[in-house]
Amino acid sequence: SVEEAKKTILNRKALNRIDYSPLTIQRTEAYFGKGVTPPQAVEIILNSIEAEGDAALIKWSKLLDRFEGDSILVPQEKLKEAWNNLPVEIQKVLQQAADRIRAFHEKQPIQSWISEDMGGMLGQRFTAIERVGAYVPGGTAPLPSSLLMSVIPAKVAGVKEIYVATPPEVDPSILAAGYLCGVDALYQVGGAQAIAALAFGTETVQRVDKIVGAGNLFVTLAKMQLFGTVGLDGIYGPTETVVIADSSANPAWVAADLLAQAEHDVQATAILLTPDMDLAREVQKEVKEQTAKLSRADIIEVSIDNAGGIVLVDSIDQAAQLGSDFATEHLCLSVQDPEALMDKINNAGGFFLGDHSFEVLGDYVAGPSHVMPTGGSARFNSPLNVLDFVKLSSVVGLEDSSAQELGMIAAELADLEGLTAHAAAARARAVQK
Ligand code: HSO
Ligand code: ZN
Repeated sequence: SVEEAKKTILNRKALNRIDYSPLTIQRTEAYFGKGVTPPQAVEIILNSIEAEGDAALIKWSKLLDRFEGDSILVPQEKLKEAWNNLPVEIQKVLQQAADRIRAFHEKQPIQSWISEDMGGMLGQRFTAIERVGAYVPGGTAPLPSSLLMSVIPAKVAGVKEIYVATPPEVDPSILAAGYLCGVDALYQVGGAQAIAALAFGTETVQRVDKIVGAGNLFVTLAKMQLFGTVGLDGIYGPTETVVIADSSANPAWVAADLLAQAEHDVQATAILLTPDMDLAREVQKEVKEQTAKLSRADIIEVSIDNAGGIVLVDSIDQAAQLGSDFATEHLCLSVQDPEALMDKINNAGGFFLGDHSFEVLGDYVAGPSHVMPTGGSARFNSPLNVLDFVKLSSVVGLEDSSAQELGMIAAELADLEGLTAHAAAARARAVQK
């Protein structure tokens, strides 16, 4: 019901709330000792990697990820080999996706500016971050697309060195995507240990200035604990899609889009908001029929049961309001006038306008990065984009005459703050002539 949905949306716990499943707690205790919580375990991992570098990195990888090798650096030849071993058709689609992601991000205006009408040169200068680490999650499906979606915007921004970390065993498709994007190194390491290694650097792993990308609970906790130590993009939770549909929508397509999202993992959210009872019924029927034919039906059933659903709303406007309050990662508008509806909605990681802009296209080839804000963080965060890989510097280049004039103002303010050295520095300029 709408009331229930509203309650769920309003009760949505703190952003990207972290729930520890009994299994997580059990697993953490098994490795780290009775009573050790996941954040405490992450702190142990971070501290040991900061202190011991590679030795600790390998130790945790062996223990937590059953890593069997002795170096976590994957030789560049392996990336090339993985690419060469791909069927030509697969090479082609990866290349096509990469081209569109690049073309999209090249359109993003990133403009340094200098103005001369404020008493000299004043402005803001963009420079690329020098070294970036991109985390590519492991999990039940390898996501080479996530590598493209993180690395290409960084390349477009002009980042000189890009390093990728991804859990072992690395799927060849991820190695190949790394080759295609020309990453500087690919490390077969996951979890908190990967984030720690990129943040602190080890003998093998290059220390980076910023880490981007989504990951599991341990990756997320590590990012939270490293806030301030290294640049970070955002905190990502399970993926979400909200579809707002009216009677013009195609129920089979709506169902297919919901199921696509639901198959990611058991915590994925897929919700339909519609004022049309007939559509709701048909989508419900389609969901059942289509699920039965899908290879990940087991995951889909759990995620739909956990956080999925069809909500019958009073009107499309009410759906828009709920959708905006939910601040979902993906907001799909399968309605007659999607543009007009978008204008009424403030919060969403990405808008997908109309039946032909389905979310799966956004996952792979539309152009924008699919690394997007979840858990309500679309209220203040953006999808990964070129701005994530640059920083601004202020530029102040004043002329003598304005320095004199402004110096008097600065001196007075310094007096107000009782900072006499500041006042003296300002007055020294003013009496120069
Ligand atoms: N929908 C996911 C991204 C993805 N889907 C990658 C398929 N591969 C989160 O936005
Ligand atoms: Zn997806």
